[in-house]
Order: sequence, then C-alpha cells, then structure tokens
Amino acid sequence: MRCKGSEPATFDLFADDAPQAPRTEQIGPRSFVLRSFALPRVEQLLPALQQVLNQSPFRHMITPGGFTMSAALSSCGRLGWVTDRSGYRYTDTDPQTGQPWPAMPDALMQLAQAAAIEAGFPGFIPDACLINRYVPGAKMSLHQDKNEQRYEWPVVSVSLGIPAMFLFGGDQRTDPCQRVPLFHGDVVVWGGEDRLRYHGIVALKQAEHPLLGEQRINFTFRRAE
Ligand code: MD6
Ligand code: FE
Repeated sequence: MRCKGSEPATFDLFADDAPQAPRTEQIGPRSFVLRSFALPRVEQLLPALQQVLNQSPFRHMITPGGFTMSAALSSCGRLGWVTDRSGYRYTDTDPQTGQPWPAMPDALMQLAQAAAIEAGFPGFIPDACLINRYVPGAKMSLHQDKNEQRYEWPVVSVSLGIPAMFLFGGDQRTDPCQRVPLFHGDVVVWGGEDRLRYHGIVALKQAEHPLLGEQRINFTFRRAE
C-alpha cells in the first residue's frame, strides 16, 4: 500500500488525551470527521449490531484476485456488499444464509441520517450498511467506493472500538494521503467532489477497548441503488 510511514512520531493513539468532545474536522472540500458524534448512541448501536450479526454473522470474504480479506464483513439494509472470485457487488440476499440481509435497525439508520445532515447532505437514505470487523493486524487496502449506481449521495462511516489510522487520498491511487486517526464514536462523512477519493485503513495496532475488547467495528452506510 502507498502512503505508509509518515505517522507523526509525537502522536500516540493510546494516549488518554484522545479526542472526546464532539467537534467537526474538515478533511476535504466535502469531507468531514465528526468527532465523537456516535458516542451518545452507543448504547443503542451495540444491541442493533448484535441483532444483525445473529442473522448474518461476520465472515472473511475473498477478493476477485483470490485474497482473503483481513477484515471480517457483514451487512444490513436492503442491499449488502459482497466480494468473491467473480467481483465486488451488492446483493439482496446474504450468500452465506440464502436469506435477505437483516433489515437496517432504526438506531443505525437514524445515526447515518443525522451524521449526513451534520455534514451538509440532507435527505440521505442509505439502503446498504456494510459492517467491518478488524482485529489488531487487520487492514483495508487503498480503494475507491465505486460499486454504487450513483455518486450524488455521500458515504457515512462510523468507528467503534479500538483506534485505527484512516488513509484519505485523492482521485488517483498514487496521490498523497492524509493520515486521520479514528477513535471510538467518530463518524466520517464524504461526498460531492470527494466521493471517489481513494482511502484505506492501516493495519491496526494491538489495543483493547473497554466495551468492545480487541476489535474495531466500522459501519459504512451508502445509497447503492
Ligand atoms: C473503515 N472504511 O473505516 C473502512 N469507505 O474501516 C471505508 O472503506 C470507507 O470509512 C468509504 C467511506 C468511508 C469509509
Ligand atoms: Fe471504502
């Protein structure tokens, strides 16, 4: 992966001065990190997550190139994102269960809509929520989110659990990346001219979160159709 090795030596992901108060950081013309935005809703989000996973558990999917993804995936909403040897796409059934993907719980839908409004994208109604689970060492290579039919809606991405370093690049894979640490409760929203920017997650460092243990959960909401 590009963009490695520039983490400021003075920044400590494990320091207890990690951001806590809600505030907005702009990382692109139409891209924002809403710090701690999800914190007041965590008590509703965790049971909603469990309810989804009871129906469609986490699994490690295979990329079209034949690699097993280090992040485990599930989905909820009318459409779920999948990858296998035949490519990346959205499906209306979970290939592992043969059943429709679990409905998107209200707590997740309401959080996604509120975050989109906060970032200047009113009217966002996601039909897909991809759920990623990372343990220390898991990562997400640089990619664009481009399996959706239209790009006029933003992507809303919620982080829970242990910290991660988010890489936020440009429209070309080789463009330089910003390194954005993401903490429990942070929400990233991007759209408009930023919608197709490359991004990824650096391999997670060992850490333990008081509620979630040694894992990071990411919800990524999109309008796929
Ligand atoms: C993650 N997120 O945060 C992976 N994509 O674990 C993504 O790939 C992503 O955070 C589009 C928009 C926001 C994201
Ligand atoms: Fe993505």
